[in-house]
Formats: sequence, structure tokens, C-alpha cells
Amino acid sequence: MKRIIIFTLLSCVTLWAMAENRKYQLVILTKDGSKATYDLRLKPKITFDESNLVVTVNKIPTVYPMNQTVRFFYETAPGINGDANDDGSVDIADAVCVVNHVVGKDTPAFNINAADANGDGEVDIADAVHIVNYVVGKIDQLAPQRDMEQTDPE
Ligand SMILES: [Ca+2]
Ligand SMILES: [Ca+2]
Repeated sequence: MKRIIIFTLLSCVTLWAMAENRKYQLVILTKDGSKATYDLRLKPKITFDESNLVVTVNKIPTVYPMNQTVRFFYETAPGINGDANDDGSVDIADAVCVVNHVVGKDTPAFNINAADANGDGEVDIADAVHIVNYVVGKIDQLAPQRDMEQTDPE
């Protein structure tokens, strides 16, 4: 009975998170200190059997024995910097998206925080170049994502 209640609660949280269209992830913590995360946009499904918690993504189940699982919860997923079109991955389409934004073209999905790939506080063509360099492997890392909405606009 308790498990059913937990499951129902989790389902509600999942639906709410999806409805908000925010990036959330399911986190599973285990006794050995390992942490597994699942992007909610991949719709991880939680089920329980006798002694296991089972997370299924794309029909592939991962089994977490209950006695080894410390807890599981949802948290805000860290933003992916460079993911300007907000589809969950950084690729050449993000560079195109930044260019389109810079030249004033319509960009249906645009994450301004992620678009500032070089982290200088502005979204410009340099960010598109930065994303391309990252995608082709010229640079290993994109700048940590900052929240442009909270930046003082001077
Ligand atoms: Ca993307
Ligand atoms: Ca920038």
C-alpha cells in the first residue's frame, strides 16, 4: 500500500515537472554512494517488485535492490550550456540556433542562458563559434551555465 502511495506521488511530480517543461532529473542514491540520474524527458518509469526498485528508460530496465537503495527523488537538472535550442544535447543545431537568434530570425525553442556558451554574459556570434568548436572537439568544455535573467542589465 505504501509503495502504491509513493508511486502515485512520484507520478504526480513527474507530470508536474513535464507540464512545467523544466529540466528535472530522477536521482537514485545507493548505499555504496553511487548516484544514478535520469533525465525526465526520457520518461523514466518507476516500478517496484518484491525487493527491487526498477527504473525503465526506453524499455531498458535498471534494477536497484531496495536494501541497497538509500533514496530516490527528483531534482532540477543542471542546465547544459551550449544547448541553445533546449533539446537536451549540444550539437551543430545549437550553433545554428544561436546564429538565427543573433540575426533576428525566429527561434521556436531558445534557451538564452544555455546560448551563452562562452560564458561572457552576452549571446553573440562568438557563442555559435564556441559551440561549433566544442562539437568538433576543438575545445573540451563549455562555460558553466549562468542565469542571464538574473544578470544586472546595467
Ligand atoms: Ca541542442
Ligand atoms: Ca557569449
